[in-house]
Amino acid sequence: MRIAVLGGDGFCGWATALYLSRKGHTVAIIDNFARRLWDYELGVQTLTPIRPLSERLNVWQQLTGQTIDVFVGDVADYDFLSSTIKTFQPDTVVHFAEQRSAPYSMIDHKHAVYTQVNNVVGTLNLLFAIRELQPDCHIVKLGTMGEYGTPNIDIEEGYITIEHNGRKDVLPYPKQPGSFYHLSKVHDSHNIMFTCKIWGLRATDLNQGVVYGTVTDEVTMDEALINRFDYDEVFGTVLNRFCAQAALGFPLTVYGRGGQTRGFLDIRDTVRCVEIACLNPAAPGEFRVFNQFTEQFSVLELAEIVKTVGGEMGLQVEVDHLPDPRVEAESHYYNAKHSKLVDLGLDPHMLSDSLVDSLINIAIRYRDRIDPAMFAPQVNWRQAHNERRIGGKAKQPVLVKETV
Ligand code: NAD
Ligand code: USQ
Repeated sequence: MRIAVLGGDGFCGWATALYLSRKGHTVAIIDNFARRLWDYELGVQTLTPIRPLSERLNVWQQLTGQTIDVFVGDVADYDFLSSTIKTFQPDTVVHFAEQRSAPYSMIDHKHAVYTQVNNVVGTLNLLFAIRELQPDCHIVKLGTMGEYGTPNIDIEEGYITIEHNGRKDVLPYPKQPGSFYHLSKVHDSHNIMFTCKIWGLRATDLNQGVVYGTVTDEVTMDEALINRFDYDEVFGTVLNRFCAQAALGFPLTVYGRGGQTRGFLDIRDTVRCVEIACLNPAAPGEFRVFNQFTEQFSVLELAEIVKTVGGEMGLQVEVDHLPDPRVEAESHYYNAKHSKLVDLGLDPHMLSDSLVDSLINIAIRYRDRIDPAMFAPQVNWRQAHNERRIGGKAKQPVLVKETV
C-alpha cells in the first residue's frame, strides 16, 4: 500500500512509519516539526536524544534499503496538504499530526485556540483534500479514549444502542472530554463522521489510550533511530514520568488520590493496531470507531507497580500525592470495551512484559539527561492563564507558531 503518515516525526508516527516501511509498504512522512518547536518553547526535551528527521531516514535507508519520502509542511495549510496528497496519491492516510497534550491546551487562551485550530483545521483540510483528489483513500485517524470521559456506565466502541420513549436507535457514544485538547478530538470525530455520511469517505477513528514505552523492533536497530520519551509535565504521559522519576530517585507524582483510571497500551501495539486498521479498511461511507488500548490501570496502581518493580531493581521509589492540577474525577467507575482490534488479530503486549525493558531501563540509561525541574505540574485547569517556572524563573510560554 501507499501510506502517508501525517505527523511521522512524532512519537507514534515515527514508530509507525518505520514499522509499515519494514512491512514493505511505500511510506511518506508529512510533518512540520511543530513538536520539536514546542519543546523549545517550553524549555523541555525528550529523555532520549532524537536525531533530525533527515538523519533518521538516511540511516533507515542504509539499514533496510527502504526509502521513506518526506513532505515538510503544515497540515493546517490546505495548499500544502492538497499538493502533497496529489503528488503521493496514498491508498491510506494515517493522521497523527495534531497537538496532543492536554496540559499544553490548558496553558492559556492562545494555547487553547492554537490547539483547536491546528487539530480541527488540519483534519478538515485532510477531509476536503481526500474528497477532491483521492476519494477512495482510507483515513485512519488517531482519536483518544479521553473523548468519552469517565461516565458511570460501560464505554462502548464508538456507538451505543439507546431505547428512549419506546423507540430504539444506534447513536454515537456520548462525549465528555476533559481538556481543550480532548475536545479538539471530539470535534474531529464529528467532522469525519459527517463527511463519511455526505461524501461517502471511508474512515477509522482509533480512540487510543495512553501510550507508554519507546522500544519497537525498528527503532532499536540503530541508536540514530531512537524514538522520543517525554517525561516533562506538559508532554510526558503518566507512566513515562513515573519511570523517569523512579530512575532519579524522585517521588512519583500521583495527582490527587490517584483513582483516575485510563486505558493504556505499549507503543508496539500502537503500530500493530494502525497496521490492522490499514489492512482492513472501512467501507465507503463507513465511519468506524475502534477503542485502541490493551489494559486499564488507575494512576495509583501504576505508581505501586513502578514502586515494586523499581524496588526489585534496586531503585528507591516513593509515592507522593500532589494536589490534582486537573479537573477530573479522582475515583470513578471505568469499564471500556476494546475487542474490535483483538478480533482483527491484535495480540497485545502486557505492561508486566514491557515495564523493565521499554521503560525503566531506558530511563536509567539516559538518566543524566533528566531535568527534575520538569516533574512538578505547573498547568492548572482552574486557571485561565498559567505561567510555567523554568530554572527557578517564571516564564510565560510564547506560542511558537507566532514567533517562528
Ligand atoms: P507527537 O507530538 O509526538 O507527534 C505529533 C507529530 O505531528 C509531531 O511530529 C508534530 O510535529 C506533527 N504535527 C502536529 N501538528 C502538525 C501540523 N499542523 N502539520 C504537520 N505536522 C504536525 O504526538 P504522539 O504522541 O505521536 O501522538 C500522535 C497522535 O496520536 C496524536 O493525534 C495524539 O492525539 C494521538 N494519541 C497519542 C497518545 C499518546 O499517548 N502519545 C494517546 C492517544 C492518542
Ligand atoms: N497524572 C498523574 N501524575 C502525573 C501525570 C499524570 O497523576 O505526573 C494523571 C493525570 O491527572 C491523568 C492521568 O494521569 O488522570 C493520565 O494523564 P497523562 O498525562 O498520562 O495522559 P492524558 O493527559 O490523558 O493524555 C495522554 C496523551 C494524549 C492522549 C491521552 C489518551 O498525551 O495525547 O489522547 O493520553 S486518554 O488518556 O485515553 O485520553
